[in-house]
Amino acid sequence: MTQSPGRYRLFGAELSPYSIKVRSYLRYKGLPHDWILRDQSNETEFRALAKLPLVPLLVTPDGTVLQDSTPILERLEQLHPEPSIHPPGEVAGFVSALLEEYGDEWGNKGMFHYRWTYEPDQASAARRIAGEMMPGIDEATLAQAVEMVRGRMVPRLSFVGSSAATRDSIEGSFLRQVDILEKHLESRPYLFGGRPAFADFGVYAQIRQAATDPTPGALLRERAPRVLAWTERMLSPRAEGEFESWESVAPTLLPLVREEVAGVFLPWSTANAKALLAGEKEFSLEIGGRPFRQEAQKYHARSLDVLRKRLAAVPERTALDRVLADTDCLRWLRD
Ligand SMILES: N[C@@H](CCC(=O)N[C@@H](CS)C(=O)NCC(=O)O)C(=O)O
Repeated sequence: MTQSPGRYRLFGAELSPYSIKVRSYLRYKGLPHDWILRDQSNETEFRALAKLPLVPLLVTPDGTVLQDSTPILERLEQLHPEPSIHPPGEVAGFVSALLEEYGDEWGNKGMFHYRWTYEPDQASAARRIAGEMMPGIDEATLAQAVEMVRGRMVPRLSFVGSSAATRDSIEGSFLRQVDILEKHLESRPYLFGGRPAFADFGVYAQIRQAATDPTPGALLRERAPRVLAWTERMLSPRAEGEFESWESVAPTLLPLVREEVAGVFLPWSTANAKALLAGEKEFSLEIGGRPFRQEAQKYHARSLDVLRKRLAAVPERTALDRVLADTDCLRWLRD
């Protein structure tokens, strides 16, 4: 397929959190784009373009191919800085980036765990994925494809550390995140006020996927109507006002930074990075008093490093360091 002049082409999937994250960004910025569902019909083209067989994959109007949602957003933000997704001030700007990373790296666990652990969730997601990959196929072939998808995805639970032993930690974290956000979103449409920030894109994408699955979807409908409405708003976000001041968002946003980012995500990510340095294949730590064990993964270590470099590059850090120390994040980000 040839590229229309001036248009982006985004290869993605409806059930891919990172794909809908990039699509929301393109929509927010009003960047003309084609959303191309990755299916059988574009397999050859996709393979020729992709360095890694992963969506999202973005082709820019000049033909540059980009993969990996966080660098994609950062690159696009350089090219199209207005309206900025970075709330002003070094504290809000860094906390927003920290939460974006938390959503991508840790928030993914809850989504993936619910989707591929429980039978109704497996069946629902596998059917939607197979139907999207092979549009128009007959019922018998679809049924086979559903089993193929399920058979491919369920064993991947171990890559995200999901098992019977870690179920309570992962589900507890998902519910804590949602409850904190429910309170925070009581009086604002987006995490940092009247318009979406970097954090919104990362955090919403995972919860949005969970909202479409039977088990976490029911939990969200029951206990977090505002979170649910926010995930819907984030599908096509609009600036409804200015960013709020840091002082105004902090009281209800800091619990997320303290309890989830410092309480769970950073200890886990640091343990992963340490295991890789030591050449270990697996790592374990205690989360909420329970053992959490998983395979060490290079990707997470690289993104922790990027986060530390982002912090090191902040020119005036007095107020930011105070917030990071008060929330117990700083010691993990210094290592
Ligand atoms: N860090 C990457 C993650 C991309 C990723 O994991 N994509 C998944 C879908 S959400 C994928 O394409 N998986 C390929 C497969 O399942 O075969 C990003 O942010 O874009």
